Amino acid sequence: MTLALHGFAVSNYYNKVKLALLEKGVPFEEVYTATGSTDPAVRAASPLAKIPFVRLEDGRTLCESSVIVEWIEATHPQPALLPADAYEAAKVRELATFVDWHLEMTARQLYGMAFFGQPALSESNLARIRRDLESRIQAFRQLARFSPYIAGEAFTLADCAAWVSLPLVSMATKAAYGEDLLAAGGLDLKPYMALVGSRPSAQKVAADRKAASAAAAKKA
Ligand SMILES: N[C@@H](CCC(=O)N[C@@H](CS)C(=O)NCC(=O)O)C(=O)O
Repeated sequence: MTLALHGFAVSNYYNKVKLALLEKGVPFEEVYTATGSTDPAVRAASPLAKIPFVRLEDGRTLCESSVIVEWIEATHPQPALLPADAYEAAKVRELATFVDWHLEMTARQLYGMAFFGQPALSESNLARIRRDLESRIQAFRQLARFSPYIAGEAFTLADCAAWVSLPLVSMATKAAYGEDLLAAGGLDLKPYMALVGSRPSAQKVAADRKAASAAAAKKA
C-alpha cells in the first residue's frame, strides 16, 4: 500500500502536506475526502473530520498538517526541510506556527463571507478580526526573513505553510475589507510567491488546485 493523502486539492492545509511530500519525492496517492465526514474510518483517522490526514503504508493514520509534515521530515530526512541546528529548526517551526495559528486561523473567520457566499459578519466581528490581523501581521513581519525564503536561505517547512496560506489572508481581507491587509501591513508577497511558485512541487500543487477549483465551480 502507498502512503495515502486524504483531503482535496483546494485546501491549503492539504497542499502544505502535498508540497512537503513532493519536495521529498515521497511516493503517495491522493484520496478525495470531504470535510465533516461521518464515515467511521475517516473519524478514526481524523476525530474532528478535518482534512488533511494520511494513511501510512501499514494502515496507521495521522492528522494535523504540522504533525504530518514533521513525520515526513523524520522518516524521509532528505532533502532536509528543517535546518540541522536545533535552534534554527525551532525558528522554522515558530514561523510555521505563526502562519497557521496567528494569521491563517484568524483570517479563516472571514472565509465564509469572502469565498463561500455566506452573509457578512457583523461590524463588530469584522472590526475585531481586523484588529487581530493587523497586530499579528506586524508580529509575523518581525519574524519572517524573506531572504529569499521565509526563514532564510533555504526552502523549509515554514515555506510549505506560508506559500499555501498567505495568499488566502490577502484574498480574504481584500474581499472583506476592500484592502489586502498583508500588503497594507508592508508585506509584498509577489516576489516570494513567484520564487516558491517556480519550484516543480509548487507548480504541481498549483495546477492541481486550479483543476480542482474549476471542477468545483462547474459542479456548482
Ligand atoms: N490545524 C489543522 C487545520 C486543518 C483544517 O482546518 N482543514 C480544513 C480544510 S482547509 C477543514 O478540514 N475544515 C473543516 C473543519 O474545520 O471542520 C491542520 O493543520 O491540519
